[in-house]
Amino acid sequence: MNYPSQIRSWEQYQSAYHKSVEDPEGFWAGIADEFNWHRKWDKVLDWNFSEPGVKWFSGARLNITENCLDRHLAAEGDRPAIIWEPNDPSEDSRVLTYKELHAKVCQFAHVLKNNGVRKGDRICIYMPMVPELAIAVLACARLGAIHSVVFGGFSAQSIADRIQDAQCSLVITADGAYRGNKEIPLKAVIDDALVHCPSVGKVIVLSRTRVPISMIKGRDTWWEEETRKVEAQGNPPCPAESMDAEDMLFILYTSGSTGKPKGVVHTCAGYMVYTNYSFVNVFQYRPGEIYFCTADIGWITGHSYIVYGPLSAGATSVRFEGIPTWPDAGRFWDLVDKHKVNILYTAPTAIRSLIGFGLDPVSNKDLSSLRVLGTVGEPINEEAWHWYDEHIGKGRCPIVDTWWQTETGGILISNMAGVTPAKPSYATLPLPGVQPLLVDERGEEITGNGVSGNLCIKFPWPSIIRTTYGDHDRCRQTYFATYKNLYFTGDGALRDEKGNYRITGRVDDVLNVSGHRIGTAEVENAINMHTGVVESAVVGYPHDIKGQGIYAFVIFSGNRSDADGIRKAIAATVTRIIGAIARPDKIQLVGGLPKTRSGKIMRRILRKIAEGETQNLGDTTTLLDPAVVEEIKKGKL
Ligand code: 7RM
Repeated sequence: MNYPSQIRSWEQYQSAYHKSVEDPEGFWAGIADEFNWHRKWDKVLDWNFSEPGVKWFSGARLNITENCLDRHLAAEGDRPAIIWEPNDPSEDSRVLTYKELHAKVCQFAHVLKNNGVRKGDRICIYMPMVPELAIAVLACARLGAIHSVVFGGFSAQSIADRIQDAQCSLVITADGAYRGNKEIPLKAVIDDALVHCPSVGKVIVLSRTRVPISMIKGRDTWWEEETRKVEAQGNPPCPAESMDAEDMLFILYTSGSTGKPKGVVHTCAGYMVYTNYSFVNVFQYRPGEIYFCTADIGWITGHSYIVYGPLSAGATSVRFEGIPTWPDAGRFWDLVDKHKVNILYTAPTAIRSLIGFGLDPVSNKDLSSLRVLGTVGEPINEEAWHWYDEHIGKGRCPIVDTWWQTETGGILISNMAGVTPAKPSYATLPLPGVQPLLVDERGEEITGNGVSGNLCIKFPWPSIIRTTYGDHDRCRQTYFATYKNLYFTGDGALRDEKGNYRITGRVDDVLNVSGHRIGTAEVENAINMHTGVVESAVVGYPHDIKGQGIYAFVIFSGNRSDADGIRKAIAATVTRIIGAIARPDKIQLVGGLPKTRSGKIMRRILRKIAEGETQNLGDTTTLLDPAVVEEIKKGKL
C-alpha cells in the first residue's frame, strides 16, 4: 500500500490543515477516494451540533472489512497482519497473514450466520487478547452486525448492564483468560451476567485456558465446533454486507459524569476514513514496518489503532495478550527486541510503572528497531516523557502524544512523528480537519495564545460520535448542550505561545485511573450498594503510577470497630459491581460529608483533603456543618 494522503513535511501539514478548514468537504472527499466503495457518496457532509445530526459521505455504500482485508489480498496477501504474542513467553507466538486473517474472518462470519446473526443485530464480545478477538470483531463488521466489546476486566453486573442496554442477541467469549500469573474465568463471569439478560439466545465460547466450565444446552456452543461445521460446508466465501455510510459499526461503552456508562456509537464510513488517515499520519507508518500498540481491544485505542486503523492501512501489528510486568518488567522490551518493533504505542501509566523497576529490565535489550514512540490515555508527566525518550527511544525516536477520546473515534490533537515538532507533556497541534478552541465558563471563546480554558471542537471530523445508543438526547446533553454549537470534550487545556495544546485533565466528575475512564458517580453507586453504607463521595487524587487514584469518603452506619474489615468489604463490593479497575485505593469512614445548605456535597473540599491539602480549603462559609470538615481532616488516610 502507498499512502497518498500521508503528510511528509511541516509545509505539507500547514497546507493540509489550511485546506481542511477552507474546504472540509473537498479535503475529506480527496482522502475518501482512496478506499473501496460499493457506491460513492452523494454529499460529503451534512451537520448540525444542535440535535446533533452529523452525516459523513451520505448515500455511500461500503464494507469496512473489505477495506481492511480484501483490498490487500492481491498485492500483499502474504504480508503478516497480526503477530500475536501470548501471555506466557514459553508458548509460541502466532502469525496471521492478510490471506489467513481474511479466511478466518469469513469462516467465523459464517459461524455467526449459522447461529442466527443478521445485519443490525448487537453482539457482545468479552474475550482475552487473542487473535480470535479481532476475528470476532471483523466477522461482525463483515455481516453488518454491531459489535459491543466489553473489556475483560469488567464484572458480571457491568456486562449485564451493557448487554441489556444494547439488547444483544449473542455473546462471544472464551473459557478463560491469562493475565500475568492469573487466570480469569471469563465464561463463569458471562454465566453470572446472563442470568439477567433474556435477550441473549446464544453464547459462542473459544477455548483458551481449558478450565472446566458450564455449557448450557441449546444456548452455549464451542467456537472450534462451530468453525468445524463451516469447514464441513467447504468454507464457502463470505461476501461482505453492503452497508450505508452511516449504518452503525459498533457501540463502545464509556463512563461519564452520571452513574450509567453510555454506549458511544460510531458509524461505518467516517470512522474508517478517519482512523486510517490519523494512523498513517500520526505514526508516519511506512509499508512493511512492525507496529505495536499495547492497549486492549476492549478500549477505543484497541478498536481504532489495533484493529481498524492499522488493518485498513495494510500494516503489520504485534498484539500482546499479557501485561508489561510479567514474567518480569522487561516484557515490552523483549517483545520489541524479538519482533523488531518499529513503532511502539503505549500509555503513560505503563511507562511510569516500568520506571519503578529501574534500568535493568531495559539495559540488555536491543531496541534499535524502534523509530517512533507514542502515548495515549492521560497526560504524560515530563519525567515519564524524558525516561521514555532517553531509555527507550535513545534520544532518536520522536514521541507522539496523542489526545483523543472514545467519542472522537480517532486522534484529534497530536504531533506527527518527525513531521511536526514534539513538546514534552503537550499533545501539540490539531490534525487536519480538527478545529479546537478554548472557552471560559460562560462559553465565550478564549482567543490568543498563552491561555487556558475548557477544550471544545467547533466543526465535525469524520469519526465524531453519532449518538449514545438508545438515548440520543443524552448525547446532546452530554456533549453538545454545555456550549451552543460546540462539541465539549470534558477536558481542560492550555494553549502555549505557539498554539500547542496541553491537555490538563478532566473538568467533570470523571476520573482517569491508569488511563481508564471511571465516573465518580458510578463508583459511588457501587459503594452505596454495600450494606451499612449511608452515603459516599468519591474523588480523584494524584497517584505516582496510576495518574489518579480513587479516594472514597464513606458514611457507614452500624458497628465501626473493625474499620479495616469494613473497608475491604466495601472494596470487594465495588469490584463485584463494576470490576477491579474501579476499586478505591483509599476508603475513609466518616461521620458526615461536607454539604451546602441545599444538600450538595462540596467535592472541591474533599478533593483538596484527598490531595493532602489541609490549610487552604477555599471558601467553606456555605457549609452546613463546618465541624464535619475537621473530623474528615483528622481521619485522613
Ligand atoms: C483514547 C482514550 C479519554 C480521556 C480524555 C482525556 C484523557 C486521552 C490523552 C488524555 C492527556 C493525552 N479515550 N486523555 N489521551 N489526556 N493527554 N494524550 O483514552 O475515552 O478512554 O479517555 O482520556 O481526559 O478526555 S478515553
